[in-house]
Formats: sequence, structure tokens, C-alpha cells
Amino acid sequence: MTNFVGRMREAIRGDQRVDADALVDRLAAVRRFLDAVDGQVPDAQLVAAHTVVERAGTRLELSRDHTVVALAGATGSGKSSLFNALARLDLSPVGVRRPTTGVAHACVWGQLDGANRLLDWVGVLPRHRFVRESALDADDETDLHGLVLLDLPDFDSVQRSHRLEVDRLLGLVDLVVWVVDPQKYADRVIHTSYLREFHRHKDVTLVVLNQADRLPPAELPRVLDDLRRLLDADGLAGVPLHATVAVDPAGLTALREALERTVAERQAALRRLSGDVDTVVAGLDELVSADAPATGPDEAAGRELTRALAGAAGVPAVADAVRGAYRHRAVGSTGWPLVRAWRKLRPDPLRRLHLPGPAAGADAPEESLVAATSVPDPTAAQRSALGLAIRSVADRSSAGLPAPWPGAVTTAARSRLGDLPDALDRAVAGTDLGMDRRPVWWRLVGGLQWLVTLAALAGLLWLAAGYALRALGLPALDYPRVGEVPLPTVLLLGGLLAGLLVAALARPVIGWAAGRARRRAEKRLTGAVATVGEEHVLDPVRAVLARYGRAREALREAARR
Ligand SMILES: Nc1nc2c(ncn2[C@@H]2O[C@H](COP(=O)(O)OP(=O)(O)OP(=O)(O)O)[C@@H](O)[C@H]2O)c(=O)[nH]1
Ligand SMILES: [Mg+2]
Repeated sequence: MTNFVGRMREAIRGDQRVDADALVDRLAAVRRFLDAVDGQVPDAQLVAAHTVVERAGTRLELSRDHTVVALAGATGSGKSSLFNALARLDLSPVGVRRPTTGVAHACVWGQLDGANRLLDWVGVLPRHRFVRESALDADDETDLHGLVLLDLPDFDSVQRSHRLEVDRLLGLVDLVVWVVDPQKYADRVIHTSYLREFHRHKDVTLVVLNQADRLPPAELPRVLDDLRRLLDADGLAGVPLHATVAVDPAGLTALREALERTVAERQAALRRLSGDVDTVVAGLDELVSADAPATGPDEAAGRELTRALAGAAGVPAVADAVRGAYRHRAVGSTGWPLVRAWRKLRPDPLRRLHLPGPAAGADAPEESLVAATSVPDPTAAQRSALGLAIRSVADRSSAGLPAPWPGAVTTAARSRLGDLPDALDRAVAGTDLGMDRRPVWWRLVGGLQWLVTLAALAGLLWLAAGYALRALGLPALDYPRVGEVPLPTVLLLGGLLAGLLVAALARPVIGWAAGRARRRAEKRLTGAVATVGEEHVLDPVRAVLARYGRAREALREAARR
């Protein structure tokens, strides 16, 4: 029966073999996770992960032929007695005065040389290291070759230093044998502070009920059942549980065999580290969410941001000025020549905004720090609209992400807020508003205006010449006639009327073209402003989201057993 259960257990444990390469990959994934979240997640939340990565790296570099097994338990449970009994030598003092063992003792089965570096790392003083040379005992110790057994101080100690030492060592060893005795096996501290903490290390946990000889034989199964129930409640269902008697060699057989199997498998170190990674992954799990991939700022948020940026940058005002300037310049080119001169006296709406600004010029400094244009500063309403839009980008981009990511995304979205006013001003100043060239039709209409004006002028001069000759009593000019009307009068009145007509016809065309110029300028300005939004708001947000994505992916890989 025992054999059958034993084989079953072997089969189950055999299934859980940890592949060293897979473990190395998982550790690399944890490292990638830590890189990704660096600076985003408070360091305090990452201490355990850093510790495990570092510790695992070192343990894997050290001897994998050795299995470090610790005997841990309350004072007086019989750890040192078990240690000595397994070693068949009196290595660690056994005492009546409690606590007896103050520092860890180690016994190595096989060559000490190979285990020395491991023991240096574990921190067992050389004078507390012993060797169990199998030569002394013929071949009956060879099955334990590779075992490094540690006798720990008591973990419920009145001595604080003992507890600290035990906690440190429990973090480093490959397998823990918890030694409890019939008196104290149900002590709360053993279960809540220690055994429960090892629930992810079930495959490197062994429990022995020592001093079984102190119980009446009929009581033993009841106590073992009770202890099994407590272990189940600790999350340690299924861990091997043996009764031992340290003072009787026959009472060690089950423990000894369990240790022989562990040593032969050479799996304990890998299983221990794998359990550590499990613990770390479980602890970090809340930092990423399986059903919240990082999707990045959506288009609607981007559009809202661009609108708010355009408002703050004064894009509508500049676009209006473009329309005004178009009208101003078009009328200046196509209007009546006499009106044109008067037009020129009125200021050009774009020049009033100092546009195009210096950044548009070839010799302008690349990164001008001074406000380049005279576009009015954003109003309080525009500023708050911009604040809201940035917040909305952050909120929408981080929707569903667990803490601390929403905060990190908001911080990133606002990280370059201070640079925005200058960047927007430069973007506006640097935008080609499409107002450099005079359209051909302005010139044609302007030429036509000159023509009809000259005709009117010629008519006027001609009439004036006739009037002057008549006044001087000289023979009157004989004007050619168009129908009944003299040609100079036709030229004068026709020229004037034609000028007015051309101006009147050009007016709606100018209005339409000015609207088009406004729309074109607005589109270009909006594009420039959107680029500023990309660089100053969306890119920093994307960078944080990319970190989140990397962290999420890395943790998923680290979780893959
Ligand atoms: N009857 C009986 N006595 C035992 C057994 N194991 C240990 N003892 C006795 O229990 C007492 C304490 O044993 P230790 O081995 O010193 O206990 P420990 O767990 O090392 O104690 P600390 O070093 O103080 O943590 C000693 O007197 C042992 O002889 C056992 O299986 N049966
Ligand atoms: Mg002891």
C-alpha cells in the first residue's frame, strides 16, 4: 500500500520536473518585467522580485549536484538530534537548555570542496561545516551523496538573532524539512508565520513529526491526522509527512528515504527557485491585468486633443487673419487703382500677428525660445479645455489598467505641458499659410482694372483737351462718335463703369477664395498643432503604455511553467 502511494507520489512529482532552461527563461522574463516597470512602480513593490532574480541567478551558477536541505522548527523539536542521527555523528550540540543551536551547522555527504562555495553563499561558517565521508561506512551513505544538510536555529526563538538567521536561510535552501513535535505541532506561529508562507513550495517541503516515541502508539495516527488537517489548512495539502524518532535509528528510515530520493532527483534546487518565481509572479500579478492590453490613445482622444491644442494655439484667430489678409491683398490687387493706394494704408491682418513668424524664415533659429508670433495668449477657457483634453487622453488610454499605470499615464501625458506654449507658437509660426504667392487671376483682374482706368483717364484727358481748346477760342476738336456719344465720353464713363463692374464682380469671387484660403490655412495649422500634440502628449503616453505592454507580456512568460 505504502509502495503504491509512494509510486503515485513519485509519478505526480515526476510530472512536475522543472527544466533548468525553462527556469532560466522564466527568470529572464522576470528581469524583463522589472526593466519594463522600472521607474513606474514603487521600488518597495519590487524588492521580492529583485531578490529572487538575484538569488536564483547565483544559486544556478553554484553547484547543481548538491541539494541543500534545512531542518527547521521550534526549539526542542529535535532538529539537532535528527541532524546528528542522520549524520551518525555528534556534530551539532543537543541540549536540555533551550534554545541550544544558535548558528547553522552543515553536514555534507561527499566531497566538501564542491559544496564549499555553496556554503559560503548560504553563510555557514567554515568551523560549522562537517563532512560525511562515505568511505567510513562502506557504501551505505552513497545514496545521500550530494546532500548538504543544515541544522538551523529555532524559529520561535526568544533570541531575535536566531529568527533573523532562520528567515535568511529559509530563503536560500533548496528543500525544507519542518520538524515538529507532539507538544507544539499545532502552535500558531509555526503555521501562520512559516508553513503557510511555503504554500507555493509544496514540492520542496517535507514535514516530520519527531519524538513520535513520546506518544502512546495508539495516539500517533490521531496526531498525524490532526497535523495533516492543519497542513491542508496551510495550503500544504499532499506534502510528505513522516513520523520520526531521532533517538532511534529505525525511526529515521522514512525521512532518510525521502532525502535519498530528493538527492537522487537533483530537482530540489530548481523546484525551489521555480516556486520562488511562482511566488514573485503571484505578487506582481496585480500590477498588470490579463484582460487589459495596452491599446494606446484612440483616435477620438487624439482629435479632441488636437482641437483643444488648436484653440490654445489661436488657430481660429490665425485662420481668420488669413481670410482677412486674403481679402485685403486681393482687393489691393484687383480693386480700382485709386482705391488700392488707400487700401495699402490699412494694416494687413496677418502682419499684425507677425505672421509668417521668424521660424518660417531660412535664417531663423531652429529652436526659438521666445514667443515668435503675436497670436493672443490662450484664454482661461482654452487653457482649461486643453487640460481636460490631456486628462481625457490619459483616462481613455489607461482605462481598465491596474494601479499604478493610470497615474503613470497621466503623469506622462502632462510631462511636457510646460513646453507646450512655445512649441505651439513655433508650430504656428513655422506653418506655410499659403499666402506667399499672388494668384494669377489677381494680376489679370488688376491688369484689366488698369486698362479700364487708363481708358477712363484717356477719355478724361481727351475731353479736357477739347474743353481747353474751346476755352482758348481755338477750333474745337472733332470727336469720333460711338452712335450719338463722343468717344472720349464713352471712354471716360465706360472706363469708370467697367472699373466698378469688375470690382463688383470680383468681390464674391474674393469672398469665396478667401474662405478657401482660410480653410487651407486652418488645415495646415491643425496638422502642425497635431504634430505638437503627438510629440508632447501622445508619444510620452505611448511610451508608458509600451512599458505596460512589455511588463504584461514578460509576466505572462514568467508565469508559464
Ligand atoms: N524521546 C525523544 N527525545 C528526543 C527526540 N528528538 C530529540 N529529543 C530530545 O529533545 C531535546 C531537544 O533536542 P534538540 O535536538 O536539541 O532540539 P533542537 O530542535 O535542536 O532545539 P534547538 O537547538 O534549541 O532549536 C533533547 O534532549 C533531545 O535528546 C526524539 O525523537 N525522541
Ligand atoms: Mg538544535
